[in-house]
Amino acid sequence: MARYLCPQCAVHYRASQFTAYNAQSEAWEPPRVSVPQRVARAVRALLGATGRDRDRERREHLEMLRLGVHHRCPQGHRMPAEFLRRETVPIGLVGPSSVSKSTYLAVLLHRIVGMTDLAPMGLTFTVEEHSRAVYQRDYVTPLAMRRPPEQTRLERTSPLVVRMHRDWAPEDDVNLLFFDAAGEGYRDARSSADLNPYLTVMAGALVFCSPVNLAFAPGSGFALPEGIEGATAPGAGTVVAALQSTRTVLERRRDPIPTAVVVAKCDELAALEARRPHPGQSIPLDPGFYGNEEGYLARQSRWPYDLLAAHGQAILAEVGRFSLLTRYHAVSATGCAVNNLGLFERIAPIRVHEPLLGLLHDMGLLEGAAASYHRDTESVAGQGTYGG
Ligand SMILES: Nc1nc2c(ncn2[C@@H]2O[C@H](COP(=O)(O)OP(=O)(O)OP(=O)(O)O)[C@@H](O)[C@H]2O)c(=O)[nH]1
Ligand SMILES: [Mg+2]
Ligand SMILES: [Zn+2]
Repeated sequence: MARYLCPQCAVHYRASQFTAYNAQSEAWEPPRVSVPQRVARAVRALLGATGRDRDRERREHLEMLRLGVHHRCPQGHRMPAEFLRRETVPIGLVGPSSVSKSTYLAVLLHRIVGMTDLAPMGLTFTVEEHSRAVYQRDYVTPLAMRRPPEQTRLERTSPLVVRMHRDWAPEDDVNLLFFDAAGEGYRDARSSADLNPYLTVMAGALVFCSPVNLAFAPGSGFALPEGIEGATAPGAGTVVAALQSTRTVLERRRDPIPTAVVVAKCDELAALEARRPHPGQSIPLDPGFYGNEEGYLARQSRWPYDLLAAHGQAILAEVGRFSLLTRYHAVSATGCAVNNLGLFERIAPIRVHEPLLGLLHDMGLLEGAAASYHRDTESVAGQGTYGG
């Protein structure tokens, strides 16, 4: 049975648990449907909706908009328009402070919403009305000024809802609810549970770490970014702690949560590592990877995984406890660190789409995409490297 998320309580409810009101806040009931009509509709629904059914649904929907009909959850929260018509998929950005979760989300959304990077794959995105103010204030404005977003504060962490349209399933748009948690909130299990309710309903997780969380022995070919001494670097501990406290919150969940481990700020590694392929060398954005596990692993995931296996074993071990459905990505939101004025000189993202596409695939949201991918093979392949 379909269940719908109230973004304010972060709880899924059955459709029947919501109450509908009109613009005057009077209880509202849909127009009565006679028994034979209802039977006919049910039969047609079983056989697959026809064009006529879709037209009727659209007409009914427009009428509801005209009357200002909205739904409230059992706790009385007003549901954003469309939330009862569309699946909502919460995606958590998990990780300690300063691993570039917010910068990543800002850049990713800029690329897929504003620049429609994934349109050749049949994916287009729009920021939902209720999220626009937060999107503008916390993500768009800082980037436009080439500043990183402000440190995410516990009390200000709010979800950002982005509508995803898939060309191959035009009637089944999905709400992606990004929950960009404050790294601070992972200090202990209690604050995570209190402050990150969305984590409990996560359908997918982006788990972040950055080079300062890795340990590079002398002679390993890597070193920590300039200016950061081994002794002052936070090490793996903060990432492990964030994963552990998230796990406590998720205690009752049995299903593996699709997880993309994001080794962020990989621009910092590029400068340090000459022998391996430059992380900035993007593999062409070939959607075929997402249906081809082996090719995917061989060409996209191997080196971020190897990097963690060699220099972040504690993180890898904790990720193993966190989820059995995991991908590994090295990305850089901006392609560079801030200069001494605190500004990014230019913003050249590296492989920021991959973790999202990986998650979408693992959540089953790219199923049925093959046909449109095929049709657009030319333009997708032609896109070649992106970002870096
Ligand atoms: N080298 C490098 N530095 C980055 C990049 N993105 C962000 N930074 C730096 O990392 C700092 C932290 O980034 P945020 O996005 O605020 O990190 P966060 O994970 O959201 O941190 P909290 O909000 O505290 O949880 C920024 O102030 C930037 O200076 C990147 O792609 N490369
Ligand atoms: Mg943040
Ligand atoms: Zn609610």
